[in-house]
Amino acid sequence: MTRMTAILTLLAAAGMASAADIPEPDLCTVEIDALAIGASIFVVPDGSGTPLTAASAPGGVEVDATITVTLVNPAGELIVGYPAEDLWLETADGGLVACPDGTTADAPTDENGQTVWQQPLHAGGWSDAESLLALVAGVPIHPELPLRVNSPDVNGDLEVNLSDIVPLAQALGGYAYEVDFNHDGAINLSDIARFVPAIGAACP
Ligand SMILES: [Ca+2]
Ligand SMILES: [Ca+2]
Repeated sequence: MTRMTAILTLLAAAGMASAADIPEPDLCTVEIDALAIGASIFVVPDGSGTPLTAASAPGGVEVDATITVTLVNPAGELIVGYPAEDLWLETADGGLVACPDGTTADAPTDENGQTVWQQPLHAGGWSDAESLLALVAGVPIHPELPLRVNSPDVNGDLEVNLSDIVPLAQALGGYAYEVDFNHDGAINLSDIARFVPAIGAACP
């Protein structure tokens, strides 16, 4: 039993939570489709980025990178109705910067103990470490997901403005993953076309 589970079990004993509803992170699972391995998710602080269902595989081809988690309690039983606010995404290197509740799951867990991330995230920053983490109550569910994230908010201050244009301008004709917004392996007009509509975007 993990320390956190032990604490939650004590809370449950005190009537503050139901033991049946406490996830055991080591038993929970997280997965993506094999086709989505290495895909890039384009995020904007105001949520105008692409949904995970329309992520970009290496080469720029659209791919469904839906993330699915299944929550189970220490007894191995499915947890139904677990709140979406306690399920969120981070990157292991901290490169993904989220707005408040900007990377939470789309819905509470369903009758199969499952929920997904499909809607666009509200976030900025970038990470090409392919180490996206789904967390339950702040504890990572393994394994890390081989997904990358980039954003017109290149510097991760959760506003898209002139300061974010600099790295894009510098990479034109060369390459930098953080500004390859369509993940096609080149920095050109197609990336500028994704940047321009996001100028001025901030968290909701
Ligand atoms: Ca910025
Ligand atoms: Ca590109």
